[in-house]
Amino acid sequence: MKFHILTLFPDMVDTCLHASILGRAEKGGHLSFHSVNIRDYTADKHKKVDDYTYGGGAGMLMQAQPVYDAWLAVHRGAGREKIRTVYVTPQGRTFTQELARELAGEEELIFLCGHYEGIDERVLEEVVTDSVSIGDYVLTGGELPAMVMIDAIARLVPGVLHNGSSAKTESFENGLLEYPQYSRPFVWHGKEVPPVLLSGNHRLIEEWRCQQSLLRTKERRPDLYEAYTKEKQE
Ligand code: 9D3
Repeated sequence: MKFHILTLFPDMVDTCLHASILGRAEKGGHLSFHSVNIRDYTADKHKKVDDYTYGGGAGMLMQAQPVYDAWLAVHRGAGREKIRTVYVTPQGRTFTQELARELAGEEELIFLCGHYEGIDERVLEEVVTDSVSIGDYVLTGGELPAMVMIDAIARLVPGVLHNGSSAKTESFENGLLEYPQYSRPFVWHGKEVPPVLLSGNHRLIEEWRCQQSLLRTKERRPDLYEAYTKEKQE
């Protein structure tokens, strides 16, 4: 799967994506990342990409021209009809595991990261297919949210995680939080590992883990618990 990231801070994106598990997956040929510096596409002789907003108000706006030309360059290079283009914006719908799964089904994605006070509305109308936020808190730009979304999507691509089962059995995939886990030693700071885990009885262990998952979800995420019990009733 191929990711294009349109940004004014390509270094920030490159450092992040070429490291760790995603970097390894790129070497393995499962993923590829292309950051595009929007500034490289400005027609302005001083490399300017922003200007004041019509109607007044504080701050600068990213202009339509460099954003559009950067986007067009990605499309021309791809030879594909239309690549889904995600605008990372506090005004978007909230990113979820469900949307991550949906986007992981695409061959190629473009992420558009805003900075300053935003981007000229006219170019957004022409290129954006999905406006997405990562939650209700204020950040300084769209790069970190784009990294969060790409991380969540990329790990769903077959071959990226070595442990095939781990993407499936964890939190949110079954709608519950995970049960507590323990490793050696048996006693640490006077606390023993729950004895059932040493019983060797796999049915009992499974039952205990399921109970713990439910208990934990009820206490920590009553919203998820509610949704889970409702679903089970149907
Ligand atoms: C000072 C401008 N703000 C007026 C309330 C609007 C604003 C624009 C851009 C606030 C923050 C940002 C930078 N954030 C993002 O680009 C962003 C974001 C976020 O801040 N929180 C959660 N998800 C996202 S996705 C992109």
